[in-house]
Amino acid sequence: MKNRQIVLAARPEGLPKESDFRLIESETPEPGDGQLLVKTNFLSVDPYMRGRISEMKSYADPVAIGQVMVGGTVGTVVESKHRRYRPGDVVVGDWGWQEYALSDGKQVQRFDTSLAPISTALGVLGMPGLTAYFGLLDIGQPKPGETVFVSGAAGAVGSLVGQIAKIKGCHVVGSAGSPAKVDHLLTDLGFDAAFDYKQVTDYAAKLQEVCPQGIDVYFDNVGGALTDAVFTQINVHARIVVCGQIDQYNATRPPRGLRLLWHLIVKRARAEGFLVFDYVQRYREAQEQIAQWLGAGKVQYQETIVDGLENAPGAFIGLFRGENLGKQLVRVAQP
Ligand code: NAP
Ligand code: FER
Repeated sequence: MKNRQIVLAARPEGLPKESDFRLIESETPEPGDGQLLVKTNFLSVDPYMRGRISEMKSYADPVAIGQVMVGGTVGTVVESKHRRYRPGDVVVGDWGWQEYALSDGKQVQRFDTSLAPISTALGVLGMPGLTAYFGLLDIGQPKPGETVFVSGAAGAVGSLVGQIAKIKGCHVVGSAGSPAKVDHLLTDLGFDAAFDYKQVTDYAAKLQEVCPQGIDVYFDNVGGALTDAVFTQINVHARIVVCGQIDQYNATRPPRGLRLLWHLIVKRARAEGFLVFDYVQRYREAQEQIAQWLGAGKVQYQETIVDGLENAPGAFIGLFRGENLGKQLVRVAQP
């Protein structure tokens, strides 16, 4: 049986290109004692992968040229010589951009298929959902009546941040990159205000208009000029949750440094970065809460799904063009 895999072919410069990736065929491995063979149903493409394919070393070594692309996956056990798994079990892990993977059962979680469709294991009930939950509630600490502004609001993380902030009784404002996304935030997700950042030149004036009481919590997915403008609009004791800086992920020169920290002094405000992985001990608590909100109809989620392993590079590159509404996924094989 053949396996198909996508490997890194070249280190991208700037925005990644399709030719930075290559599809290869190999033999599907046979599970040995204590191993299971998993068939990938969905793989996740995420902004953080841009960092993993650059030279820079971070929490993990960079993906090597010729190595299978890393990333979150959900799939079905097809063969098992592991005592805890049976064929048909749905499991979540990090086996990357390939049709089949061997696992020793470590760093694999079973997915409870009674909760929601299995794709949600990579979205609202997975890493992005947990990021929204802990970033907003733990770092942002929103109080009823406060104004929460979230950038990248129509994406996987941002869309849940806004909805949780509404549940917490906040005035919720978001920015996103198209009129259709703005309409979705206002009509479907219950945002109080939203704007298309691609059609705004004076961000500070726009923020003043949509956040007339100032900004108490800024959930930053984007960085750049929009974030500069937020610094001028924060309230006393504001919390800036530094979640992502996608505006800079493809930069070929280092960005200009922070120069607006004066506002943190005047407003006795806090800007704090965080990584979702630090909350692993509390994932279950968050997943139970999000699943309960989903069941009660208090939050909804969107997914943008492309079919076929070969389309994973294009889906990944599309994140930087804003082609996704909600969570971007690649369906490798029907569940
Ligand atoms: P996402 O928002 O679903 O997808 C990325 C979105 O970013 C695109 O849809 C696009 O939407 C927007 N975008 C792309 N380039 C942009 C630019 N130059 N300026 C403004 N917006 C741009 O992705 P996600 O998975 O939910 O991640 C959102 C952010 O959270 C990312 O920055 C990611 O790195 C970060 N993150 C952090 C953690 C953590 O632990 N700290 C964990 C997960 C994710 P538009 O159409 O609106 O431009
Ligand atoms: C992300 C951005 C950055 C993310 C993780 C990181 C899981 C971590 C970077 C590092 O440790 O270098 O979106 O998502």
